[in-house]
Amino acid sequence: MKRASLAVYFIMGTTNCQRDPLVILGEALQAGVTIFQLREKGEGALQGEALLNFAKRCQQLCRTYGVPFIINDDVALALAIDADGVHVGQDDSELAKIRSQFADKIIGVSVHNNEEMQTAVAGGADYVGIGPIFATNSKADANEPAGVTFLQKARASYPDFPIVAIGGITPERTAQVLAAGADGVAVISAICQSDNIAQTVNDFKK
Ligand code: 3NM
Repeated sequence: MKRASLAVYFIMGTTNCQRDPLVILGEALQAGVTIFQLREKGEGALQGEALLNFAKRCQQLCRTYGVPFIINDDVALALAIDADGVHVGQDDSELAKIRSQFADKIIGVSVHNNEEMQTAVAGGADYVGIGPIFATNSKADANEPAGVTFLQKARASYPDFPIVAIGGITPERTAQVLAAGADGVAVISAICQSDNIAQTVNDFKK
C-alpha cells in the first residue's frame, strides 16, 4: 500500500459517536481523511444484521470518496462485504491465514515491540499500527502510553514500511509523531468528538 494512504486514518464505531455516525463519517470523508476503519466495539455495539447494514452504509460512503474501507478484527464481516481490508491485533487469528483469505487486500496489524513487528512484516502485513503513543479513552484494554520510543526504533529498522501511529493523537501532537517516523496518524476521538470536523481534519493534514 502507499504510505501516503495512512496520512489521516479515521477510525470510528457507533459507540464513539455523540451524533449520527454516518453524518460524522460523511463529514470526515468530505474533509479528506485518507483511509477509514470501522471499529464497532464496546457496550451497545451493533451486532449481526444491524452491524452488517451499518458496515455496508459506511462502505458505500467510503466508495463515494474513493477512500479505502477497513474493518477492525471481524474477518468474517470483511469477507462478507468485500471490504478493502482488515486490521487485526495480536490476539486475533493467525496472520498467515488472514493473508490467504485476503490475497489482494489491505491487512494492518497492531504491534508494540520489535518481535511483533518482525512477525507482522514477515507474515505479509501491509502496514502496522503502533500505539498507544499517548493516553487514550477510546480503547478499554489499551496498554500504558508508550510515547514515540518504539515508533522511532521501528522506523529505523524498517525505513520504507508503512507505519501509522495511534492513541491520544490530536492535531497539536501530530508533528511530533510524524517526526518520530510515522507515515500518518490514526484517530478516533479527536475527529469523532470534534465540533468542526472539517477544521480538525484540515489541522491534521497541515
Ligand atoms: N488502538 P483515540 S489506541 C483503537 O494502542 C486504538 O493499539 C490503540 O483512539 C492501540 O484517538 C486506540 O481516541 C484508541 O485515542 C485510539
